[in-house]
Amino acid sequence: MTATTQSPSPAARVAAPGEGVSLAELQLAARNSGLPLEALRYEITPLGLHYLLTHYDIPYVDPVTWRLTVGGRVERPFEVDLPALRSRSAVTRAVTLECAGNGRAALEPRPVSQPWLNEAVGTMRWTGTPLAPLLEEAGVLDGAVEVVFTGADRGLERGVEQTYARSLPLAEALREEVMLVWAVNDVDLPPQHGAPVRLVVPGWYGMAHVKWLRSVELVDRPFEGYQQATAYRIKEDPAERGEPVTRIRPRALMVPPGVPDFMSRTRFVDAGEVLLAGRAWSGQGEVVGVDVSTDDGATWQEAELGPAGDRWAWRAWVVAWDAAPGTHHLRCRARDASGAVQPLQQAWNVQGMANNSAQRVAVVVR
Ligand SMILES: Nc1nc2c(c(=O)[nH]1)N[C@H]1C(S)=C(S)[C@@H](COP(=O)(O)O)O[C@H]1N2
Ligand SMILES: [Mo]
Repeated sequence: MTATTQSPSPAARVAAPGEGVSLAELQLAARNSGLPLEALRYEITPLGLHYLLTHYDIPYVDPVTWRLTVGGRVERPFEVDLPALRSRSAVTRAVTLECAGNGRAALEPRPVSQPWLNEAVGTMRWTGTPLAPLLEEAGVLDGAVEVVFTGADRGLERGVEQTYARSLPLAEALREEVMLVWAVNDVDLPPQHGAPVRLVVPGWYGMAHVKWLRSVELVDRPFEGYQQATAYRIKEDPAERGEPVTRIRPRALMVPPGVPDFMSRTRFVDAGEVLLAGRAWSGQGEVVGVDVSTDDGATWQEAELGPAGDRWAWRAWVVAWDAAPGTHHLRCRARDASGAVQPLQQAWNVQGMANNSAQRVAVVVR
């Protein structure tokens, strides 16, 4: 059986003990590339090194005929074309995006889906216009509780045909930093990141940042679309409804030290002082500390944080390590202002969502 002839799977599945990643998962992984972790060196991720996650196909959207509709429970529904949207007041913000499935592939048992290790993250400079004034111009009617954002991409998921759509509670949608974006890192939004216009919801996991945006609709009851009510839920039993995935939990990652072995990617480092550096972020509260262990979590040292930049962007950290010959397991973990700290052991859920257990990096010191 090849990946391409598999029939749609009716339900989320976890891999059997020892079951490897399948061709179907490889097919997803080859499309949905991750950030090469050495690119954590860049404060702003160069376009092309940022991770990608697209459920179905990248749709072809003609920017000339593209329109955004704003409607539903509003006084004055309207349409806007690209030149009109781009002529509105613009803001640029560095924002860290992370896929809610980041870390999934290391879970046991492994939820069968896009097999991310730790690399589904990036920070780019997104340019667009705040959403709130558009909603105010439309005139939100009493009784509106959520805003539904629908993209242009269609596909089937576990047998359910759909257009990608996600909602936000009205109060979240009205936050000043939520924006409709047409440029990234000073160039027009490329197709893979949602051209011509996408939503950016700073602080939320990636699924909320709807690409190829077509419509914004105010609704008077909670949205029950597939990506809201079925996917992106934290549950231990597939039969549960589960809790929705929302804000990004704290995470720190390190630039892999030294040089890698080609196949295993085990790191090789020369003995002596090694500067360990990385980035840390959280959508729940500002990062207040990063702790690093060079003895697999037995002892911890506080890293020095770089300057605080944009609130919704990751923060640099660095710590010196006197590396002695032998094999070592390095770990790092972030703490945020909400009091959350990354767990050392993973808490498991069926879809492998929001698992932010501390990174572990094997290093051979010579
Ligand atoms: N229309 C649409 N928007 C989407 C998706 C999608 O498949 N279709 N994937 C979401 C998910 S799960 C993530 S993690 C982010 C990834 O954004 P990026 O590919 O620009 O990094 O886009 C989100 N927006
Ligand atoms: Mo995602």
